[in-house]
Amino acid sequence: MDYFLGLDCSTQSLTGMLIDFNQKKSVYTYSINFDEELPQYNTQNGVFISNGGKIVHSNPLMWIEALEMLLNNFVLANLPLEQVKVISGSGQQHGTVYLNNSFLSTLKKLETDKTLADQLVNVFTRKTSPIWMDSSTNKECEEIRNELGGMEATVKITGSDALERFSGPQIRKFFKQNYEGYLKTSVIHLVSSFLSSLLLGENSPIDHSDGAGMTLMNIATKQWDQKALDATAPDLLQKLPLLTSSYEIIGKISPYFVKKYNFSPETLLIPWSGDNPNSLIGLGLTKKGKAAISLGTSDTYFTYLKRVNIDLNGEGQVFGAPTGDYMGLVCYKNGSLARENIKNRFELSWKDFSRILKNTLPGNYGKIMLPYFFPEIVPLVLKPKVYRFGFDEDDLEGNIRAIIEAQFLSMKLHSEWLGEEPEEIYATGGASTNLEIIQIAADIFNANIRQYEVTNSAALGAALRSSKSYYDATKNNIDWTELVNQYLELQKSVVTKPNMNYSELYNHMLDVYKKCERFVLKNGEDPEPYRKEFAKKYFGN
Ligand code: XUL
Repeated sequence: MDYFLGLDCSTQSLTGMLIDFNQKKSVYTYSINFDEELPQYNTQNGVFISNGGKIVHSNPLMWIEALEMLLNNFVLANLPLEQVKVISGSGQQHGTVYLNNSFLSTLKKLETDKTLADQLVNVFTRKTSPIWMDSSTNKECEEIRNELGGMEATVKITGSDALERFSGPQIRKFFKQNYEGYLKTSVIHLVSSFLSSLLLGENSPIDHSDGAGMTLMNIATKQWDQKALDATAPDLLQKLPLLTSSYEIIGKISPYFVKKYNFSPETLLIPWSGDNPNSLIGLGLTKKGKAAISLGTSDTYFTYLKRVNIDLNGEGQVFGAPTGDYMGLVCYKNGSLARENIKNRFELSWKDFSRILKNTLPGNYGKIMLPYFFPEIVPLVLKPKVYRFGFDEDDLEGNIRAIIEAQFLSMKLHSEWLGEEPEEIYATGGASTNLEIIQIAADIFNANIRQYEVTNSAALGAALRSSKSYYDATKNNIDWTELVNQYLELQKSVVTKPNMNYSELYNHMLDVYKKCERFVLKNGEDPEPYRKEFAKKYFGN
């Protein structure tokens, strides 16, 4: 059997998926929810939020405990771990883990009669890790961007502007606020490379995909960029792991996991990557012309790119793709937690929520929301505030339809720089199983939306990447598209078609939405006359 294991450490949970590539199916999937199964860490939705939503951290020790809980579950489920050929994983992107010089020596002498968490408790120089939801580094972004010669220059060098959630600004903030702590730090990992290091028993390299989300890697050469390092913190190069391709075999599994969980000592490892790059593979986006939306804690829209295609507005990002090419991405912080906020405010179940979406009209009588429940990434909003045009916060139906329409109108608007108008979009993530939400996405994008039955595309992507490296090493090189198609063509999926009757309405609404955004964020002209004209045209009110 060709078994491959994909792990996914996301914001709220850690998931493991074992696939059998011969049979082209996932054999077992299990998730550890951080809040529910590790309540001693006191996280809410997997994170700690402070400073009015600006500072968002998580606890790396919690991820370590979750990893062992997951592996114990695998053992109880009698999974054939000794037959797993290659393991890889996926991490929420951009989060940073700060470690002292005992990290490496501890990894090399792990004892199996103790837990990983007990043995690693003293290896951190920063107890908690800033993650992608953190937006407290506005000042540091500005400093780095200025050093690099402004926004355009920063985008050209690194593929993205210096952004609040990115690792470089997080590192700079730590260096400025806790110089002692910075000096004591011997290595700084991403969530992905940190967890990869545990399995490897050594400092794992960072892969080119996740490395691109740091404002530290040169997007063209895929090397650490000395100018960006200097703009961030002193002597940073010495504290960063090496960079490598996402498909490189980096070694064999550490003896700790062999002894304790019965993996074969021959189990190979490839680097972990970010959740979006993994999903790119898990959804089969290995060539041009396909796009995906991922509806999770963050909502993202991404496409495969053959070449670097940068967004000079600084809103979109370009990362490496695990294939060795590139991917373009737009990311929203107001994803599932914003949807939940509205659902909970009206004390509804998801079933009620869907029913209301089904029974309300596209265009929402011209009611438009700018849904910044949390600080937003795209467009940049540092102070959360929800703006409503043509309705108020007590309008139950209006609010429910408005938040979903706003999320996809914004996604359509801010992904224009990618220059793709895909005929089919792949949907993944928890909310992608909600057909009423997906119908609105299909209508707004005027595209078919395909969802696979397996919604954890990040864990699947990590497992598929593992299979690719294995077959490349042991058989003939197999083409990426051929490999993912072999697997994905056998998976069940459903397609939601757009209702053509609404394409003109949504194009018009997009224009009004844009005006609302410009009015609030850029002192643009009053959108009310346009909004009223829209409402009159389609609803006669
Ligand atoms: C992508 C991003 C988020 C996180 C969520 O740039 O910040 O999608 O990766 O896990």
